[in-house]
Amino acid sequence: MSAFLEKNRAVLLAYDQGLEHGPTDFNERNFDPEFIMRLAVEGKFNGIIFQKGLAEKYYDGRVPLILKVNGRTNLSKGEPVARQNCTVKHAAELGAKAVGYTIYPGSAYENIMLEEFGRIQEEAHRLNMAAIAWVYPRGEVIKNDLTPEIIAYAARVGLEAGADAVKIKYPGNVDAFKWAVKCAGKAKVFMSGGPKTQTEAEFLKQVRGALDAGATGLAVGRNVWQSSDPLQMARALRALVIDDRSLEQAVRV
Ligand code: FBP
Repeated sequence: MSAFLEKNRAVLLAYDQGLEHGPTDFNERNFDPEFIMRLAVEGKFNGIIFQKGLAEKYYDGRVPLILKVNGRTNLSKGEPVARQNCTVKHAAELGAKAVGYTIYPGSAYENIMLEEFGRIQEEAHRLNMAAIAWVYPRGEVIKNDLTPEIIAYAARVGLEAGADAVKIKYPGNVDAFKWAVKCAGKAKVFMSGGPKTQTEAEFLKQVRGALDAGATGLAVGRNVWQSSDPLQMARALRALVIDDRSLEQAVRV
């Protein structure tokens, strides 16, 4: 993960929502991958997350790349599964320093994703790349994916599956996230952004909480590029994550 770390922390910019959610997340400005690429550079993000289609056409090498090698649309219904759609070799050719892969523990298809991630992780390590697992418990049996137990389980799944870093959701309080970070062991923990919060202060408070719980950083999309001032949001996030500032200081940068 060293390619992404600054003072042992990282703010990663996620932009695979066009596949995961569709253009409903976008406006006249952030629909454009070139806008996002510029934002990643100007906002001094430590990494950018693209699917292969965007990386092939828009990635310009100025920010370390995490290539997402699986994904799904939200048009399909039933038990969630996201299969590999890009080889690790192609990710390396595109300049990626890490691959990203989503596992949905609890899904009837979890075994497929665990098996696939295991193979991808081994290939990534052979090519000197990190393997980052997005671990989102989901499916018919998961009634609430934000309980402390479920979030801690997600963190542990990442560690057990061999992830160098695991991306999990914030369960709403510092203590619950602390336990999840402990359960992740030597796998670094990144907080997932989630839908845009009502106020930016609310989001920054979650980020501060995740860091206080021991997170390495965050991988965030909508709360940055849906902001009315994405660069200002990027500055506030860097103040919190990289410079370890307080909430009060971060809102004033
Ligand atoms: P956001 O910060 O926009 O939530 O992005 C994080 C992320 O993990 C993306 O990489 C991915 O597209 C999205 O969330 C998936 O969200 P979900 O599966 O919860 O709809």
